[in-house]
Amino acid sequence: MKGFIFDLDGVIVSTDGLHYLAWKQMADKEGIYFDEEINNRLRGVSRMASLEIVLERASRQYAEEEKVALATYKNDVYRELLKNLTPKDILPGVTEVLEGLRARGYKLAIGSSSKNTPAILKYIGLEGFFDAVSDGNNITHSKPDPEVFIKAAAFLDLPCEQCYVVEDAKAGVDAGKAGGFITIAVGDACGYEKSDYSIRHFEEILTIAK
Ligand code: B16
Ligand code: MG
Repeated sequence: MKGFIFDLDGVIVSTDGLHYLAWKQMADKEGIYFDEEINNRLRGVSRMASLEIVLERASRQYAEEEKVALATYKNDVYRELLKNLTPKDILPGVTEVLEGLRARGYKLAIGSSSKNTPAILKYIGLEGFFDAVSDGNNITHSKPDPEVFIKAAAFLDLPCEQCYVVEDAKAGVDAGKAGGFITIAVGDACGYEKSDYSIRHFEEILTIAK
């Protein structure tokens, strides 16, 4: 194995609380019911697909232009909230694992559905750290489609079978398996039976990678 591809939200940094606040603000504005359980279904899902899930509770149909306006509204709120992120928001064990893997010669990449990946990496001080970044800006199919990870492996110049994918979303684990990667499930996806490994503590990655 030569590479590691990390999902961003829920793996490197937890932005789901910020996604929640932004979707909630949009839903309240429209008088649509929204709660944390619905927010959990948005993990790893693209912005427009997330909007469709939020609109399941709407009392009327929305035209395509209205949907774009709602997604833009949510993203503007979300981007304002992202400005509060700092390197202290990097999740426990992540820095040690990234440094440990790099010392062992692994190539490291990000594989995220988020179009806000460059801004998030900048705020948490990891801009320029990864050998490759594949994100919502370079894909046409969202997870569980493997495109984002296949592109990450290509950016690293490695075959998919030689890369691990680390994910917190079941849709992300499905994407990893569909692409032929070895998957490691963390956080919300921990215990997901389709994953090759499940870990409770991020540092366990250093045991798996040897
Ligand atoms: P954006 P990940 C995903 O990031 C989030 O988990 C998901 O909730 C979000 O809708 C998606 O990015 C798109 O984000 O609106 O910023 O483009 O987990 O794939 O790193
Ligand atoms: Mg995630």
